[in-house]
Amino acid sequence: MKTITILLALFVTITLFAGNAETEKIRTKVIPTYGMHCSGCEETVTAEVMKLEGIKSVKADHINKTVTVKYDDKKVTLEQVKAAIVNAGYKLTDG
Ligand SMILES: [Cu+2]
Repeated sequence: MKTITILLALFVTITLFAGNAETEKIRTKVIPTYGMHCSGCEETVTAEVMKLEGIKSVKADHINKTVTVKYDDKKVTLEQVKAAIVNAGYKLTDG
């Protein structure tokens, strides 16, 4: 009986985890970013944003002055991504 209870608890836990994985909400945002001048800058921004949890991909583009980020809305907010860009030494507004 004890074994069955443990197995049942395990089953419920696994089911809940699988459920959580399905409810992740992936968003893609293009964030205007100023101050990047070369591919080195792109790498700096990318590395900083990638440190955050829930980031699926980052594409920094110094020509178009954008950072395109794909992230899980349940784990990280757009504000956190923007803060990471600023933290890396770049700006969100032109000026
Ligand atoms: Cu640079």
